[in-house]
Amino acid sequence: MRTTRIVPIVVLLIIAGGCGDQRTVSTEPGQLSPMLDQASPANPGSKITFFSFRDVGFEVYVMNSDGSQQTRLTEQPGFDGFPAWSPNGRKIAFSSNRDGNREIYVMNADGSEVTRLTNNPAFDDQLAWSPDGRRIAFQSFRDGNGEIYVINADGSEPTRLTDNPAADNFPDWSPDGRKIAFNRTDGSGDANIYVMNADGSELTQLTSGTARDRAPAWSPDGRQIAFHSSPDDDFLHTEIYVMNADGSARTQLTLGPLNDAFPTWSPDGTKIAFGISTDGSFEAFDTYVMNADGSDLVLVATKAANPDWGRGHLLVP
Ligand SMILES: [Ca+2]
Ligand SMILES: [Ca+2]
Ligand SMILES: [Ca+2]
Ligand SMILES: [Ca+2]
Repeated sequence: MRTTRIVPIVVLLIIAGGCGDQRTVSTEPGQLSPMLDQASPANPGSKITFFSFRDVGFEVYVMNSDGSQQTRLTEQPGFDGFPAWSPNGRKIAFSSNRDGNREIYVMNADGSEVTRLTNNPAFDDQLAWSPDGRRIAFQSFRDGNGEIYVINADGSEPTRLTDNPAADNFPDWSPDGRKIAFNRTDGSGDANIYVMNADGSELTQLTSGTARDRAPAWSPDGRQIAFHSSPDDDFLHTEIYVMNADGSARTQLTLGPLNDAFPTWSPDGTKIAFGISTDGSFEAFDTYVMNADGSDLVLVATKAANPDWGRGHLLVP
């Protein structure tokens, strides 16, 4: 069905809503070093990367997790978005159409040394690093509908992990590296969270029902998966949920008429950052942070979509 191909893109554009300007940015003492390359215990590297239309087009940015020191990393006319930290915090992968169609790229965390990893006329997007930093999972339409692929971090050995007429997208690797969660959208527009082994075997459906469950994000301890869903089957109203990694104990964390989407966990698992879009476009997403139980919601950055919270400080450089 035609909608199979269209839905994942449409969903990205449709997530809508509105939010009051309750900016309560907290500024903590001891700002982080801008030398992101030096990920180490001494440099917490608690950074969030995101993309925004605020300046010259869709570009990739980085900021401290409190919203301070927002810095643009890309600058070119085309789309640059969906950034994701490498596990050690030294690189950021992202997608861009700078070479004519959407491809996966990687750059240093300061924006230097941009390298293209894919080269295919199809739409390649929505990426996630393996915890060992050796591979990147992403969504590609190169076989006609959304599938999850994986490449080595240098772009070699593209391998298809899913093969289904539905649209598979938004992969996220489990912290132990053994599994990949993603969402599958069928021809009716329904979406559910699935998990499979990192080689594509042993596919398991974690959610069901008419609510459209998307964008899974594993907690750092691997026990839970956050995601966004439309509880009333309405694209224009999504909320943040969390469930156990086996699909049990589904819990709604946010409540309201707005569009809360694309969660990412803090490195210590105590907080979740996500976006709220005010008019249905990625241009309108603001990034908020809340406690992992849904309490203490704080706006940290306006015009900041699809946050990804780096975990590089957890690793020895
Ligand atoms: Ca751009
Ligand atoms: Ca491509
Ligand atoms: Ca598919
Ligand atoms: Ca569903």
